[in-house]
Amino acid sequence: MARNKITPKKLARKRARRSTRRGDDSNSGARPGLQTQVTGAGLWDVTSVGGTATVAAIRGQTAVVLRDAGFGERAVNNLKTEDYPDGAVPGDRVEIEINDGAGRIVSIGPRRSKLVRLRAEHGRMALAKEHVIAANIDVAVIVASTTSPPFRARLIDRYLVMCQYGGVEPVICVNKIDLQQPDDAALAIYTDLGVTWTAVSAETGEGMDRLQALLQSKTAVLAGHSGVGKSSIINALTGERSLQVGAVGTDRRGQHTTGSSTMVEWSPDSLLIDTPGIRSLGLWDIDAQTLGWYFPEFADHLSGCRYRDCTHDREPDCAIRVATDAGHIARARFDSYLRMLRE
Ligand SMILES: Nc1nc2c(ncn2[C@@H]2O[C@H](COP(=O)(O)OP(=O)(O)O)[C@@H](O)[C@H]2O)c(=O)[nH]1
Ligand SMILES: [Mg+2]
Ligand SMILES: [Zn+2]
Repeated sequence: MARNKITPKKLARKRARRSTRRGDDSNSGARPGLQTQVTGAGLWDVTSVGGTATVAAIRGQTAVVLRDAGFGERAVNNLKTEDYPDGAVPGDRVEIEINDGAGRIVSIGPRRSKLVRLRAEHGRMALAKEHVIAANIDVAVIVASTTSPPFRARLIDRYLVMCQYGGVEPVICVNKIDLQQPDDAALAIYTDLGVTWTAVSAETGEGMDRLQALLQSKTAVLAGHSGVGKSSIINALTGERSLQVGAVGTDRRGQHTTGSSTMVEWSPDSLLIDTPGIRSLGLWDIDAQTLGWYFPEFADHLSGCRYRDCTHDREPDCAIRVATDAGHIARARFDSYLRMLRE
């Protein structure tokens, strides 16, 4: 079991230390380990009936929630409903109720944005369901690395479709510039699309101030292939070695916890959600006729296709292919589109 694994208890202790440092906690003299035994600013009052909170992490049937207007944190029972069959996810705004010290989520608020991936049902992709990774996020940081693992623009394009789909603003972050220079030509395509990109090294700290400025006062989710440095970036931003680096998460029984995300608060209104173990990124519920809608640069040309349900593949008189041949749409983006279409 890794030493750096983040647990609800560690999170609570960390927060207690932090609020103590800021000097805004009435328990500033209390030992961190004792903080659950006293009531005061930022702590949960077990006699209260409940209130609103934000989900920070999911551990099995339990949701770790952060109470509003404070750094109090506790585990409560998750809630599954028809609208939310997987229950609350990190970033969800929830109503909680506490009875005799035991908490549970009683309702999940509407999601203004979400990042989703595909999850096969009974091993069959044809029955795949939407799996929400995080909700109510302002920014999705699409993390790629210059090398190890190699830079893959096609994966970035897939995440960009998910951002379009979920209503999340994307920021591309190319990590490991201490090992290799970023591919400026590949990245220029995203500049043309109006997508912000930034190059960093979580290792040396280069470029981290710009990334920090982009994420300040926002709820951001970090997504990307495993090994690109998501946890390292979060640790560099928060200045604490709080997340497991270089390994997939494991639960108490040593099983891989793929798909479980964890929220870290690095300033009172700045939240980061780490997403471990996302290996495949399927395109849930996007059919051949609508996939093109999630490529913003196609929009101006779509009306020019002869067929209204044109998939821009082999149909005659396709305006998207004409625009690509003319250089108005980047060839690499059109290739990404075709690859997703033909899955
Ligand atoms: N050279 C270099 N290595 C890095 C950098 N960022 C992360 N790494 C290493 O890449 C590996 C994967 O990092 P990790 O943060 O666990 O990636 P994650 O799977 O995306 O969370 C670890 O061995 C890190 O030490 C960087 O900027 N430069
Ligand atoms: Mg990680
Ligand atoms: Zn077409």
